[in-house]
Amino acid sequence: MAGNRTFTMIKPDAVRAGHIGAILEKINAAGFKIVAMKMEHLSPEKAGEFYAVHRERPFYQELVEFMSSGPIVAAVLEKENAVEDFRKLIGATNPAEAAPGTIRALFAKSIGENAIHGADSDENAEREIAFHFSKLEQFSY
Ligand code: IDP
Ligand code: MG
Repeated sequence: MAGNRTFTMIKPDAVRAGHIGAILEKINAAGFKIVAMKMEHLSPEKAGEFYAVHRERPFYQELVEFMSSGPIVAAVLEKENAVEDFRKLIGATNPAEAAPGTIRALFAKSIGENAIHGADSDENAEREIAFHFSKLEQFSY
């Protein structure tokens, strides 16, 4: 059975552009419940660890610099089929290829500065949630 939780971050470009509220509105309107949330400024070390899976990719250094360039908003979202449905809501990595109406189509600037992160599997969602939030910071209501 597909899990009912996913992990997201509103990235520094979207925070700087003042899109936190509009993005959270889209997330709620799509039926996701926010069960944990915080603003954080990731150090380059923490951003690098979060994206360690991409360590060998040519864009890794750029990605780490961007993700530590300003505050992000991290959140845990709850919904049936959360991971897959959230990836649909955010759209393709490259905003030029993102479906109309998706968060990246609406708010992303480029393939690197693409407004939002969404976990890509149940396993990664749980790992990413544990990376950012203690059990006490995750709510049930
Ligand atoms: P995803 O965020 O859609 O899952 P991934 O391939 O996992 O995409 O890449 C992680 C992040 O790395 C992207 O969201 C984007 O910020 C950045 N990224 C991916 N591909 C490129 C690229 O070709 N150039 C610059 N940055 C990239
Ligand atoms: Mg990914």
